[in-house]
Amino acid sequence: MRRLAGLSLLCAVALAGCGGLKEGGLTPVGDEEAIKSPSKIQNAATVDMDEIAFSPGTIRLRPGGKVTWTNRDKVAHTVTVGNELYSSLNSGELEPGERYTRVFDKQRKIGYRCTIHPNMEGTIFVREV
Ligand SMILES: [Cu+2]
Repeated sequence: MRRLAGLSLLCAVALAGCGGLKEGGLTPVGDEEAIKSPSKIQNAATVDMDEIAFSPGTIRLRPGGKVTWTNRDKVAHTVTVGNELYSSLNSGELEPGERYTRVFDKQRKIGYRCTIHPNMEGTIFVREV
């Protein structure tokens, strides 16, 4: 799933870069947006924790939107924010198969990570548009 998503993003970048699909000098609408916003703004999003990574790593959420993390890995992970404003966001250790859900009300960029694996990071953008 993650490999597929990465591959289609690569394709989008490659196509926009070489302009191979441009016709009559027109850039197909949507290509640029696809590169700028790899995922659309959602009311609810799911993030898998797998192979020591959050997938997808970036989520775009409407205010009031909900994110559910599911640990599909073989080891425990946490969802812990590194930002004081959201210091209450801390799942504690999620064992394989466990889930954690949070609602985000304010427009903000939230960076979070797993406290067990320092390189395991994710970002949530909460905004109207
Ligand atoms: Cu982890």
